[in-house]
Amino acid sequence: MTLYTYFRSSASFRVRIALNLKGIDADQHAVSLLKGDHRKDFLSLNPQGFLPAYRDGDAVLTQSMAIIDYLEDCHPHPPLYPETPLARARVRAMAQVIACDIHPLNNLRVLKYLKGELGLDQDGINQWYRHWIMEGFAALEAMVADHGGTQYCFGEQVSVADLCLVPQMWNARRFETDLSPYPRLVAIDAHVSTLDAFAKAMPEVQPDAL
Ligand SMILES: N[C@@H](CCC(=O)N[C@@H](CS)C(=O)NCC(=O)O)C(=O)O
Repeated sequence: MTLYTYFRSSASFRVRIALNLKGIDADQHAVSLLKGDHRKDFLSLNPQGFLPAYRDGDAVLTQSMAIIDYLEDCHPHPPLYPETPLARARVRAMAQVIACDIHPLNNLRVLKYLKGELGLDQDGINQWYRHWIMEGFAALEAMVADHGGTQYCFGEQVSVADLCLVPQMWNARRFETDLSPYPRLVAIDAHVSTLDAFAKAMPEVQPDAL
């Protein structure tokens, strides 16, 4: 198995956490977003030119959430979703606030478009970036208040929602986002980041970290 990854890619970060939790020893193949390597040979693996991609034998999978669900299907223990359909839907909703509604707006290609085609300066880009995080986190904070614990986004077990939260918090800090309105998210991030599977997936400890 091979994970095509970049240390600062938060979608890759999600999959690294899942692999660690499941105890799957995949090789890491770094593809540099900084050097634009995702727009070169890598396109033959993922025509979207997005990281991560995951190779299992002859099969190459793309889209972090699809990869995580594949890992969950092939290696059900420990589970990344709770048991009941209702609880699973709640976890998916939390994960999708990040994976579908925050992260795509802050993707590298979007930021490049804002800078290149639309001529936004770095302050404007940073403001854009933080705006979408804060809007999404406000909703997620409320969802966690309804369904989360103090240690995890949902109930008392790690779930896909936590796998999405921690990388998004890392990005939020990188762009100096004010996290004080989200005390629950900050507490959950602090707790799960101490778990080995999360700590080993942090960008700064990846072999390709700059
Ligand atoms: N929905 C995709 C998003 C993947 C994605 O946006 N990856 C980023 C890195 S976190 C990327 O490769 N961006 C390249 C670009 O925007 O050009 C997933 O979850 O895998």
